[in-house]
Amino acid sequence: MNLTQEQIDAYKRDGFLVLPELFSPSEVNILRAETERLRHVEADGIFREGEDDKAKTMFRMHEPDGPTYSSAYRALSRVPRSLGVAQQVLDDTLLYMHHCKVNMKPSIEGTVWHWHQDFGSWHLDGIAKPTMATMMVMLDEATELGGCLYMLPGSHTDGRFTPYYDESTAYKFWATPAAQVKARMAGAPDPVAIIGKPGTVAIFDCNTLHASGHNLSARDRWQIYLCYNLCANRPGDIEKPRPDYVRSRNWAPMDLLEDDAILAGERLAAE
Ligand SMILES: O=C(O)CCC(=O)C(=O)O
Repeated sequence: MNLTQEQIDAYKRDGFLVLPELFSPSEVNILRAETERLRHVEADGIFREGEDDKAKTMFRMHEPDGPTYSSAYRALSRVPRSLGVAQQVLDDTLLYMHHCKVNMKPSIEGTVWHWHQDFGSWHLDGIAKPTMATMMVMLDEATELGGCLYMLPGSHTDGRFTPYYDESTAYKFWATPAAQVKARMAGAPDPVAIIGKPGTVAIFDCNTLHASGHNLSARDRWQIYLCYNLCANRPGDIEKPRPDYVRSRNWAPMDLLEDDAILAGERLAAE
């Protein structure tokens, strides 16, 4: 899949690009079924919250050597519509995946993700340069009521703000201080709600400020995040590295698969 020059320019200018319904309903159904299957597995890299004890965040579905593996997720991470698009926006063919996760923001209970840059924490993983991009794939319709993502256009151009460790939410992570977010917002275009039908994708720069709100709707909101980095920019050695499911040690370049790989895997399994 080839992005147009306008799409590449928009990505560079805004720090994100939305591609509506890039994955088909059949592909989304396969990924949803795999997500439902895997959320019952007991493994590191699966985080449960709330009274029902169901998985709310799950990592590393793309690597064959772990308990959360799914061939459909591996295919998702390597087809031209994902890996190929990441190669174009990052202008390099040699990419690996820093991590792959799915956030299942539950109806009514699923809470806010404060404004942050992904490179806020990834730099602390030992990664020197912000040559990284995340592709978010909607497995549900994303709505404002349901706690969709918001992106602050152009915010990637200022580089990385020093993050603080936010412990106010169940998942605890490196967020951007409110004063810097407010200063960055002043005079900038309004944040953009990343809404769309299932299968819609947003690819965004690792320094783009983004956040999401509470899920006030009656439906859970599932979204996959595929985080690509240049092989040439793999993390350096650090003390106490985070686990493999969130800071991959597989730095081999990823190969492109055929674009129908998600559906072909399902056909093969049915034979
Ligand atoms: O899933 C969400 O609502 C936000 C997730 C996010 O921003 C992240 O994982 O960096």
